[in-house]
Amino acid sequence: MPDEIPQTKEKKFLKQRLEKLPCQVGLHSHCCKHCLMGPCILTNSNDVGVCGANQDVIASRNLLRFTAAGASCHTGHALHLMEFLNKEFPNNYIEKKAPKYLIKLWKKLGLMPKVKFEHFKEISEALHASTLGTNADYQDILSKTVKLGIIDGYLGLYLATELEDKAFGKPKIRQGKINLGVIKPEKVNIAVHGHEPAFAEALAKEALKKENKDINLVGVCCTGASLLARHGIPLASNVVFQEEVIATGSIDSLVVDFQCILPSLVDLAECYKTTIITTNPIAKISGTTYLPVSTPNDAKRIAKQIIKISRDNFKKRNKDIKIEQKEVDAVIGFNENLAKELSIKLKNKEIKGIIAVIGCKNPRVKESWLPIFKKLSENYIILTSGCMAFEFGSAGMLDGKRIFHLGSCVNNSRIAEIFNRIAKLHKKKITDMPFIVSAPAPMTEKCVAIGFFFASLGVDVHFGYPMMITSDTNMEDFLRTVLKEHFESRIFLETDPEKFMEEIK
Ligand code: SF4
Ligand code: MSK
Repeated sequence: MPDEIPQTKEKKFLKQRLEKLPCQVGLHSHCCKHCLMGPCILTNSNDVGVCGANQDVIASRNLLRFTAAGASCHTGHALHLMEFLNKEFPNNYIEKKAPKYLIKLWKKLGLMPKVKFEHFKEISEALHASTLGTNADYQDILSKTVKLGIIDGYLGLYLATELEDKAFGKPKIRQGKINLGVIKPEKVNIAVHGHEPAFAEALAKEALKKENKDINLVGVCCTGASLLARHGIPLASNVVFQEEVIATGSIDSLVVDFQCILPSLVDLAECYKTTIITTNPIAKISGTTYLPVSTPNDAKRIAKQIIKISRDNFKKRNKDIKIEQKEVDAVIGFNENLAKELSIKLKNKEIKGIIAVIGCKNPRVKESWLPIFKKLSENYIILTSGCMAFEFGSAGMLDGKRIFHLGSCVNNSRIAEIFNRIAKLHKKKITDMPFIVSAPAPMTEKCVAIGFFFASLGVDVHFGYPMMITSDTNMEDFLRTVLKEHFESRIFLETDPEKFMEEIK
């Protein structure tokens, strides 16, 4: 047991910290601190900020910044991989990947992103447009948000997935193990956590050598989902249970890259004698060991170093620990080649359609969504990724028959590509196919950016938690109706699982 479990007011576990309710004004995105005349809090529908901005302008600007941050994560992920792998940025990438009819539409609407690093300018322009006294047309602001969705999808998700597949291999279908039970107290446990698997790949290569049989490498979040999909490395947790991973008292080192790493881990690690190692200059965390990795040679050297640190920690820790949660079997490793099989099922009317259940697991969402998706899987195929895929996995639902694991968050490009290929096989537009995306428990900016990407492809996108839009606002109306006009898609909020099921049944 640890010397002292962090139970002081500030250092409770995530579950307890959630007892503090979210700010209701913030939940509706009706507050602004984009200048020092504010912060402005607009509680009534006809309130305006000191500068005169109304609720729609403020909420749309917040959404634009939120999406820009999400797009910067995924494009930054791809850029980091390019630098690590010493690759050139590809020319005309969106033109090569996106359906021709969509490129034509995006050009007509002025939404075709500039590529080859100018797309980072689009992200910075989103910050510019949303400053005090710049853009005050909420519909125009929202169309810029759609553009960021396109950037996120192609120059983030697609590009990162392609680079990873080329460097580390495409996932193959196999049996995997999921849940905290994959941590083995009697072994030297190293956990990898974050999103960008370049270093985790090098660590996996080292850990799987026969002289390292004492090492048990496990994954957390999307770096974990990525190793699970490519190599069958067990996945211990998604974003929500990351503290529990350390609190098993059996993790000797936790190695992180970037994104979704809770700062709370540092205090816990101190209590449980776990070494946290940060590896990327963009995600330094005070109180941890920083071992920067920027080349494959660094990765090889530091992987060996981490194994040594972990073995030293193992000697000092208690091995007589019981982990209650059992490991759960899951069929994993699907990729975009699934398109043909699913297309046949659709043609033969064996299924009504495809539901992509993607994104985070926001612990604020109390509703139970898995039973609804289980019911829907009787008539629909479910494709899943990221933290929601872990939820299906730990419930024993990843059967590889009706529910398919497609990998990490950036691997949502595989889902988009499956939609694209099936539509092509059916000689239809994506929007004319029975596809829907659901993010029942969105949490991060990245999840919202992914939602806008799918909407730009013509797919309806459901959110199960107010991602800055709440019912009965002009924003909500825009996302439901104006997207429909141009993209034949909508982004909609539904927090009630039963009503969602009724809506798509
Ligand atoms: Fe208030 Fe306008 Fe400044 Fe925002 S930009 S803080 S609404 S005055
Ligand atoms: S880890 S982005 S909470 S899915 Fe990709 Fe999970 Fe969302 Fe982070």
